[in-house]
Amino acid sequence: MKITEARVIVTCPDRNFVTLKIVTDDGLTGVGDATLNGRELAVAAYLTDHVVPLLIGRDAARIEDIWQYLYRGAYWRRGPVTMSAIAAVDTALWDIKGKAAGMPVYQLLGGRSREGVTVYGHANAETVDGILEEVAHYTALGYQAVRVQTGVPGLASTYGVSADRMFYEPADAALPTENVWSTPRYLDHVPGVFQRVREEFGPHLRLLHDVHHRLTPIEAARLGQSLEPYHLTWMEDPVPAELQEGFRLIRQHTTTPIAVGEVFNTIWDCKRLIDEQLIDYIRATVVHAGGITHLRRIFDYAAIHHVRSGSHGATDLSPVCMAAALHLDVSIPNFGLQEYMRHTEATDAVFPHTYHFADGYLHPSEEPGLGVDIDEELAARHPYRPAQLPINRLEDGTVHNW
Ligand code: KDG
Ligand code: MG
Repeated sequence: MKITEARVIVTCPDRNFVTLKIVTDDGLTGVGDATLNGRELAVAAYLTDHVVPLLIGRDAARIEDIWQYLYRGAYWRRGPVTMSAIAAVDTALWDIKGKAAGMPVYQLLGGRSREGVTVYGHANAETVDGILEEVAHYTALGYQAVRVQTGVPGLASTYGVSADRMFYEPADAALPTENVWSTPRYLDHVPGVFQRVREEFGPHLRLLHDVHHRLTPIEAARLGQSLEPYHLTWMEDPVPAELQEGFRLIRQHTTTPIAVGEVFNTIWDCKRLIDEQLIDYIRATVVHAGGITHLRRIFDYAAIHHVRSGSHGATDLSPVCMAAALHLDVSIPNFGLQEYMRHTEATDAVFPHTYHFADGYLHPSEEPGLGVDIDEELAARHPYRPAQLPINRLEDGTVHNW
């Protein structure tokens, strides 16, 4: 089962995606997602120039060995570009192994640990009334968990809220748009929104909120305390996570559970957070954290510290990443929740897949491999469009975290 070809495909069916397709001499193919929102071409070049030439002639069955070869072999370890490239290779090789075995990938990971993968949707609106409508929309679709993002009075735009609610896409311009942020306005407004949502929907709906890295530890502690009466499933990315020790302070002050990890690339980014049980959910993804092989290592490490998974599943991860995530989600013992932002019709058409949503759960494909592919002819009709993520400034003009 030798690798004969590896193609890097960049396409923009409503947003940019980078996909790696590996072909073997016995005619099997596998796909991996390599999308890094706003920095797509850096990963495409890394794959094309530095990884694909190393793959040709290698045994596609040796997933762990190829992972180690690419990780240790680069000498310059870690980082989102390197790890997304390694992830794409790893994911494609698991796809090939599943096809060779005639089994869905989750069977190779130990088989099912649950019947379905509980997902959360996004209720985004400027006003509280808008949010109540959006939450009702998701509960009507069968969702048991909803992330709530609200506009903040006095701020022109806020993370997570857009006109196109179902298909929110933050990378909205060739050069970054600029948002204005005020922590005091935000901290004053958010608890009242959750009070209204709880009053309206009762105690059982699982509610989540993404702070998107904007607070300091003591501000996050205040937010966590003020949200305690509304029993959130998690408060996400309360502070930037470069300083893992910073989470101790939040933890000392609040019982609101904490989820972190969408910008993490390796187990080293979350080791202390997990060791010291400073978080409750680890949100790393297949694509940005080194593929199925490395993400499973992170989840296994988390499992022995009572930390559950909560994988990132925004629309800037392609259906290839989602397909792979679901095989992990359904098999690991410590699954928590899976984010599920729906892709647009154009994206779904370029990435035909057989995972499906029913009654609040996503179900992984039962086909051999991952159960997802890329239609390369259709992909070619959607050429790359430069698009970057916004930046954030405080009201006095200081650059802040977006
Ligand atoms: O590209 C950035 C997005 O993936 C991110 O803003 C989405 O925070 C996010 C989430 O939780 O979905
Ligand atoms: Mg997030």
